[in-house]
Amino acid sequence: MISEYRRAVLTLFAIAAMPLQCAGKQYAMDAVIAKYDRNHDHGLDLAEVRAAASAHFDALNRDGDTTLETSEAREIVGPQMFARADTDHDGTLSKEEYLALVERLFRKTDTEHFGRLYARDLSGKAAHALLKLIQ
Ligand SMILES: [Ca+2]
Ligand SMILES: [Ca+2]
Repeated sequence: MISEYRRAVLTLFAIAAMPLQCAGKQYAMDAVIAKYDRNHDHGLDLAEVRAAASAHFDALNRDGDTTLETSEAREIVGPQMFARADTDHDGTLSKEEYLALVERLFRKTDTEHFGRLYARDLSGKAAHALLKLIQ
């Protein structure tokens, strides 16, 4: 008889052995959804995405001031996106500017206009950019 533990381990091995291109990506996106899906509806609404983004902003803001300098944002936004998001042109991203960018990318990613992102939505350029801003 197989114990629950062994069954869990075997399941994990089975998942790990799935071809990356078919199951791995979907699985990874399911995990992203699950991580931030506070009301457990298997999708991420704007409030959940903003909460995740806000926490990520704080983590990136290593010097603890109120903005992200280019050095702090380098790994998550390119210079063009940074410049477009910096709407007051002070050379840094405030949290408001950051969340406005997040919202813009959320709307772009939400192609079905459900107001909610599902794992299947999390591919493509806007989704890729958005994911970098929240985790
Ligand atoms: Ca900063
Ligand atoms: Ca700014």
